[in-house]
Amino acid sequence: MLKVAFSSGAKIAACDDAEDHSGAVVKVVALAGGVGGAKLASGLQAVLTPGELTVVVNTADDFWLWGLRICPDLDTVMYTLAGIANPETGWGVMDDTFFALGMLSRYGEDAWFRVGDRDLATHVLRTSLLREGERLTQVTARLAAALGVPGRILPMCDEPVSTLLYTPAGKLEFQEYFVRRAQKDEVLGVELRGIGEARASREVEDAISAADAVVICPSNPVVSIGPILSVPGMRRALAESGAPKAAVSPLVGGRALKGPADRMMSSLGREASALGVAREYEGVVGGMVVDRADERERAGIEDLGMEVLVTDAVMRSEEDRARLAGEVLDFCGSLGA
Ligand code: FO1
Repeated sequence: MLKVAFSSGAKIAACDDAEDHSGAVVKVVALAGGVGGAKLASGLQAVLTPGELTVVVNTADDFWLWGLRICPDLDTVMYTLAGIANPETGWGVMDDTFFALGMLSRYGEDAWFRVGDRDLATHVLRTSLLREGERLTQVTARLAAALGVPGRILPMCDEPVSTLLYTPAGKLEFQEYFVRRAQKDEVLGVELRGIGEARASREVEDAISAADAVVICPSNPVVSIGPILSVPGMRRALAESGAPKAAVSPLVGGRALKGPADRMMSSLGREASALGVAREYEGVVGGMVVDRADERERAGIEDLGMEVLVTDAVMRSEEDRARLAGEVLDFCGSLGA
């Protein structure tokens, strides 16, 4: 497996033997949404040394349920990096039980959002700490540390932001669309409520300015990475960072591996392809990583002024995650800022 090490300036060098670079520190920032993003983040965690990885996570799909603040993407990344994510769904906690949800159903509540008993503890404590005045950044750091996550997980901002989707059935809250209505509605527009009042936190800005490489994980470009890039101050922080930046396409052969990214891009009038994803990140990244199935997209992406790495981008195993992460970091090392 590749071990990534810092060489000089804003360069990342890959070598086979970590010992050659003992003491060298590489600072990598990954931008991620839910399940797909968490997989690559865990690959990055596997090839980096503890403390070298910071994951900036989408919080625009956060919402309130039964008085609790639920942060699905933060929790998906946190559980994955802690090694306790449910391997079947990618979200929620492994081997969780649903007694609390069953009781809520018995009280007549509609249990459409499947919160497990262990997962519930996260929401209870998070909500309590937020009510005591802690910022989401601090709460997340505390939860992740308690679960033994070696890297840093940062919410994209501390202010509440909500994704609203315009559909033929009307304006829908994100989880209403995603979970309750099983993503069946056509998405005609996206609104990020509260984004104007949000700002990239000091921690996010510092992490990006200190980064040796920035990786956009294979998450939905519209509703996962889109909100992160829309946080005021985020694009400026990325543009001012001298780090090389690469994005991994979440579309393979024009299809999303998970979730509605392909349908959403089409219904919003964008091209559902690796090239379409590259267009979303024009001006942000210098390189795109696409699957072998998308080799034919190479020329179009290069025409946007980006370098292209074609590889096996589908992560079926832990080994795939680490291999892809190593390749993406090597690729970053070959890119200029
Ligand atoms: N996704 C579902 O499809 N159904 C669920 O019942 C569900 C519950 C859930 C509970 C906690 C959590 O952290 C995530 C959960 N998710 C569920 C996933 C989540 O809604 C989506 O993956 C993201 O919001 C999209 O990135």
